[in-house]
Amino acid sequence: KMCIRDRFLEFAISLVQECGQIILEASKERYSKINKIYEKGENPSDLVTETDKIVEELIKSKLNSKFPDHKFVGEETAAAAGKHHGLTDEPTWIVDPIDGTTNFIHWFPFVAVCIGLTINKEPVVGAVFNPFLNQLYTARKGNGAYLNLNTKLPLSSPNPPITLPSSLSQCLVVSEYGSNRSSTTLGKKFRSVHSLMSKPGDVTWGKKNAGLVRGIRSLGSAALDIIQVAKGEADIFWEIGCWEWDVTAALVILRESGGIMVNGNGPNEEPFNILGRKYLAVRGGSSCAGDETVEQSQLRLVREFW
Ligand code: LIP
Repeated sequence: KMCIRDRFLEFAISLVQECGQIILEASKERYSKINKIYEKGENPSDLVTETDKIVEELIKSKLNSKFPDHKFVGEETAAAAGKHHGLTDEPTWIVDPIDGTTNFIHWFPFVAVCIGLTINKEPVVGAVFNPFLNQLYTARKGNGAYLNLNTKLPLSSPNPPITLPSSLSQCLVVSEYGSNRSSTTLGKKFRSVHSLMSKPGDVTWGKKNAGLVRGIRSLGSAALDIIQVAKGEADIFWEIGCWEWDVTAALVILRESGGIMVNGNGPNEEPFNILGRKYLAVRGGSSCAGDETVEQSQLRLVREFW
């Protein structure tokens, strides 16, 4: 039996697919009018193209005619208004027309159109489409997460071939540099990255100068980073500074894959807040490392660490 949330997801899927085609077409016309590049506000590393705006307007108007009572939060709408909405309990579509705008400009093929829906402030539907790789990720709360509508997430062995990590030293982390290039912000991020890559002389962490984690990757799209964790191809995602439109759709997919997201805030945690701009996610799994599950130990170790 089809429930109303299936219809929401179905509509989100049709929108991300339609917009994916627009994004692909536009990417062929590099640097022409459709891809005129703007620097947002005072930050020249935060880019927006004509295509971001066209796609967001299209999604907004189609959602509005289909679901006139629903609210809308979009990256470019918020930027144009110079302010952000708080979330209400109303059904609210949270949209990033192009997550990975810099990638889109450079044809670095990690680009995603993201449509998420919250009801009672809870993310319940997510559709993320990467038109460059033709990969569609979808989930509805309680119904599992899928790649291209039929492959369940997380992917299972032999793809990816590795099993769940049992310690941080077996974890592949995805994180982003972000668009805030102030030396204070970057200083904090790089200190964390430095300590993750090198934890010298501490017997707890094994060999001297071994990395605390196995490696750190950065795809340039927070949504697709989170998807890597949902797929099981990365173990931990951490970013401070991205926004709710970068994470909402991917968060539904992550949770439906068994993954967990918390505030990426360090030891003094507040309850998870999707508007909090600090996100830490770990891959799901049931096996235990000692008394705790793998997720619990990942969360504990990473929280202690930041
Ligand atoms: C980008 C994020 C990326 C983050 C950048 C930027 P955009 O989103 O996905 O992870 O580090 O600061 O916010 O602007 O391409 O939609």
